[in-house]
Amino acid sequence: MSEDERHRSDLLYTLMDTYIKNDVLSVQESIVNHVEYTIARSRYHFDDFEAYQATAYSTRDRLIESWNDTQQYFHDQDPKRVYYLSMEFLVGRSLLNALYNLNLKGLYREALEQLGYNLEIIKERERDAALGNGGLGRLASCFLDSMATENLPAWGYGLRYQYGMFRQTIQDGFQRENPDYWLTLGNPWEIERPNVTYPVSFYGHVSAREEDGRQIFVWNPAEQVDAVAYDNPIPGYRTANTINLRLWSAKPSREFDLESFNSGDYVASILEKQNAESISSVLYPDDRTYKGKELRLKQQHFFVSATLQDILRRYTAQHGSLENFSDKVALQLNDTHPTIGIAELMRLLMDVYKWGWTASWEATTKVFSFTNHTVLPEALEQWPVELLQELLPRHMQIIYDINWRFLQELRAKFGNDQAREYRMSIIQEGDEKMVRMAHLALVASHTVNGVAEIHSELIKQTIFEDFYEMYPKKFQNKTNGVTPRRWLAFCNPPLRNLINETLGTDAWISRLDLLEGLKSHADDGEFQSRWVEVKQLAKAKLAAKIKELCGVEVSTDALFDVQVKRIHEYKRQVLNILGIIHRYDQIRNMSEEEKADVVPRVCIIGGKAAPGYELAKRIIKLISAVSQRVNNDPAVGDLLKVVFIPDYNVSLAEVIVPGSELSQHISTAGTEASGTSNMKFAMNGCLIIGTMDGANVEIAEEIGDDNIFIFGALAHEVPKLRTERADLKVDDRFAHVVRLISSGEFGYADFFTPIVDAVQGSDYYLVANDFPAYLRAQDAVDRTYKNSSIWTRMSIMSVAGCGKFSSDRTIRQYATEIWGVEPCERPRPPNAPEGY
Ligand code: 475
Repeated sequence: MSEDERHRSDLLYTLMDTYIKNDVLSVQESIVNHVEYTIARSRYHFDDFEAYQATAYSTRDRLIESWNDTQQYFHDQDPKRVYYLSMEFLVGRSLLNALYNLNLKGLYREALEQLGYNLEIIKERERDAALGNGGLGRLASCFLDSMATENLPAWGYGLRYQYGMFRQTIQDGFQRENPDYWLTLGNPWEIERPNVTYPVSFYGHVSAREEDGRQIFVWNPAEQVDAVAYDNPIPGYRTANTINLRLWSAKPSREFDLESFNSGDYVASILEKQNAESISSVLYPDDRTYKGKELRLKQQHFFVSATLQDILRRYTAQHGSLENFSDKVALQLNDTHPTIGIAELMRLLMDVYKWGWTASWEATTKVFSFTNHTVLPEALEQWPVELLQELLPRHMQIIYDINWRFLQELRAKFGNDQAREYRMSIIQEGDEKMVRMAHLALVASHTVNGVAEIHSELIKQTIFEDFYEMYPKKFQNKTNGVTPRRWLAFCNPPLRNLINETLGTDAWISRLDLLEGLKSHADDGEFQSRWVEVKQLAKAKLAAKIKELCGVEVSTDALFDVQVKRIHEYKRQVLNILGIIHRYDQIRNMSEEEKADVVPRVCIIGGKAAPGYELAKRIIKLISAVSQRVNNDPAVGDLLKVVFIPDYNVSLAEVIVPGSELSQHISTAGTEASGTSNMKFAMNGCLIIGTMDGANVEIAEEIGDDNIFIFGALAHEVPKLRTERADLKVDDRFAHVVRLISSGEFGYADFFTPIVDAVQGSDYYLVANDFPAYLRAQDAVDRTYKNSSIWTRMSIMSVAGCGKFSSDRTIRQYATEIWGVEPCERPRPPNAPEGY
């Protein structure tokens, strides 16, 4: 360092040190500066929304500082890195999460209060970042939080959709979809990086030529768009590390097509280029299928191509070449959505970096691993060969080459077994040839994992049976988890405080196993009454939300019974609503004396139906119709209320989860890969009624099966039950309830016919079969609820047994058992202020 440089560096350090200070006045200065200079409002007049914006920008300053220093530290230490590739991140709000993680919440609350603003109020002005559909996208966000907290040298990569998950409104009981143009009023949490831009190509043709005795393929694309990076800092909890979520946005290419501009129609050329932006503009709101949607495939390629170019560029910039790349990088595929990245990495290594096939394949198979999130066969991604061929001709060629070598390997191992080849080939033969993305992912990944024990076993026996036989060592389990920060400590302060006080520490927030310490208090009467008080506070908040959103007044003395999740036949909202109808029918036929014995219930249902999923939309209408009827029946009163909460999303879940007492996870056994909201509810002292499916199995194991209401057919019984269904007699109560629907008791009888047919005919999801057991389990719920001390004990035991379901545990397992990456914790700056 020269004398001048040293002087400059000293000066910069001094400036920074005096910049971010942790006293109330400095925070106020920072907020007011942002009011005046960033959002350009007057510091004398700014409303709650502007106060939110300025507070967000002020918080962002801290995040950027931590982000920069963390990235510099990673660079200097140069550890193996992991990149989490996901088409979805269901982030939710960021303000409170960031303030809590940075340990600045108290300071900001006070600073704002003195300025006349209430943090609890202004935080509500933030729009959710809803860049995901449901479980898979929210899991990715929980993982980022845990990767930051566990100090892993990790980044997330995804897409910056301009339209997030649609906003659901309910009109006359029907779902309506409204666009979620969430960026309208700006997004303080992102940093645009116009200088981090990559070209992404599509269409065109492939030519070949000889070079040094080797055949070289050249892809001459016909369309090119630019991918621009937007960085979203992800702070860890009580660590100096802040990691990055890099999202790509499509922009018209700067260079391509210049000729068309010079060839005459300037305006038409500009308009055509504008189309480029549509690639990243909308999140597909379907969590099952998107058959043949060209734009979806374009999105996938756009995403992985930009991501891989970025990873390779940063690697070579630091190391001078790609040497040791596969020892220093791990790439996790969140489902098959980014699988085209396998062909793209092969292409980049071979065509751009001029590696041979063998070296390229060795590196590719060493870096990729893949997570499966579903056993439903219709959700397995396939793309028509014809479409891939047209859109990505070079990739199609590479996929054929991979498949050719794979089939050779298959023959070497199993001899000539045509049926097996037909089943396992990456290309599905038939009228329309298809590329099976899961098979490509399985062949090229060193590891594949399911997301709960039962699910990881099932994929070995069903959809991936052949692959398990061929590559048994590739298969692993990584039971999902959720971040205990957002889903307990931050969304439920009264419970957090009670736990802190009881355990004498808040260390459990990043070491969730410590919750076990609550077990010894489970029978303590005084502790129990405080526990009940905490739950009542959360119920009151939820009741107010219900009033605000549904206009229905509910009593907080009733049992709050909840089912919130995407609407799907396999998740069996139908079983829930049939149970509700049964309950309603019983109550309205009771004497006053009998009524005195009923446990009052509020049944809360929420969730979105994919816009093209007709039956799911009918189920929403049925729930609304039942709620109309029940809530207005004077014979029922407060004994039963049914509400459908519109637009279920992350922020609503943060109110619903703490306020619930019973949560339903009642999928047909063997269909729900894991479920993650079950973990959130259990963590907040909500009891679970559920089937032996997904993570319920492990929750029962951890909290004890006497602390959960389990019912229904087991996964191994399901196939046989399905074949016998038609011959079995159905329960009279079931027949009666179904008849009420089809006879028009709730109106719209014709409209509900497909629902009735589905459970009366083949009943693929075994609703009729499980109905009696479900009612028995619900009876047990009522009986237990009457004994507050037993119920509360179960609630405490649920929380105490939840340690396993922290995503910190999940991430540590991924890190050691799949990625081979180690923590890289940035030391706290020596002059860091108290509490930093
Ligand atoms: C499972 N989403 C849960 C959760 O592992 C599990 C599919 C296609 C396109 C867009 N989104 C999807 C899913 O498949 C999904 O959300 N799966 C869920 O993943 C996390 O807990 O059981 O259904």
